[in-house]
Amino acid sequence: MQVLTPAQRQQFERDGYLVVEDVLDPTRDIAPVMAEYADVVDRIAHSLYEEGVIKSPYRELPFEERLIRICAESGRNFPQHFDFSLPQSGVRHDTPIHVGPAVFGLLTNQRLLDLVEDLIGPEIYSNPVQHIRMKLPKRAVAKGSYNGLVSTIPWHQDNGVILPEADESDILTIWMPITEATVENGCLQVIPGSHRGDLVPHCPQEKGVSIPEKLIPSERATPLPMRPGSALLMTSRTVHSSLDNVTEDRVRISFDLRYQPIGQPTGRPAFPGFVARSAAHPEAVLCNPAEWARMWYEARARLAEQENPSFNRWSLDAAVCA
Ligand SMILES: O=C(O)CCC(=O)C(=O)O
Ligand SMILES: [Fe+2]
Repeated sequence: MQVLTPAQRQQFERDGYLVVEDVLDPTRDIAPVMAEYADVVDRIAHSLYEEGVIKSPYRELPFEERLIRICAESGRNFPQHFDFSLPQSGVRHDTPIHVGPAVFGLLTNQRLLDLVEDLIGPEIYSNPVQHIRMKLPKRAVAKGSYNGLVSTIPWHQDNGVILPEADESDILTIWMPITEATVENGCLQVIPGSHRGDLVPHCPQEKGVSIPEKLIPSERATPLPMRPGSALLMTSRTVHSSLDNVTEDRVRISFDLRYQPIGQPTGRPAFPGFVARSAAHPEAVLCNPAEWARMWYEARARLAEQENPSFNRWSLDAAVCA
């Protein structure tokens, strides 16, 4: 199905990114997911309240306000409770993960897959490098530990944070805001045209693996404020980062999903992907959200029993990291 206009396709090829408006409908497609997250935050709030760490479960507060309140008051953050992937290290049997049916519904949303098909063809695999990020205002960020699911993300290429096995995979990143993404609350920014070169050297740093600032033509940095329902498409070589959330009372909530042609390496083989659409083998398409959840629980149990694999290929000793 053709979703993109020739001009949009050209823009994606030229710039390495494209914002497509109104791919998802906030009421039909996003509200069910937020309903699941409302239950997650409710459970966290009640458990903190029972522990005596917060004064009230703040049942009456709307989602963003409630999350900020319980994080600021407890001095803790809960990124992994909402996420539908596992951390890159330290996976335990009880590592939180939220693999609910509404999230699976979003991953397999047919309008989203029409868009993906337009760029990578009808054999579509859901790459397991996927996150929900709830970027908090500074006052709600727990002191002393950095987590990229709640904070700003430094410059990188998505190709740089997965294994070399996927360097030639045609991985498409789809980044979608769930709340309005603004310059103030930490929207994404890209370097247009940066996807045309090779993989740029990255350095393992406190805020994760990132490209040293001296290699970034920052005068070309283009912030991308976006509305909920819109989708930012990026290639795996597009250089991007995200801004700080400098608001007092807003959470920038976003999904980042990845899709690729079936059969190519994902770059994180310890995590489970699935066939999201296939014209050649429709019987291989995963339709059952419970089965998807089961695959993640199984991966968690397996990883909890062994030393976790490293997805990092970069060394701090490289000259460029000095
Ligand atoms: O959401 C963010 O702040 C960063 C997201 C990102 O790097 C990605 O989606 O690849
Ligand atoms: Fe990224």
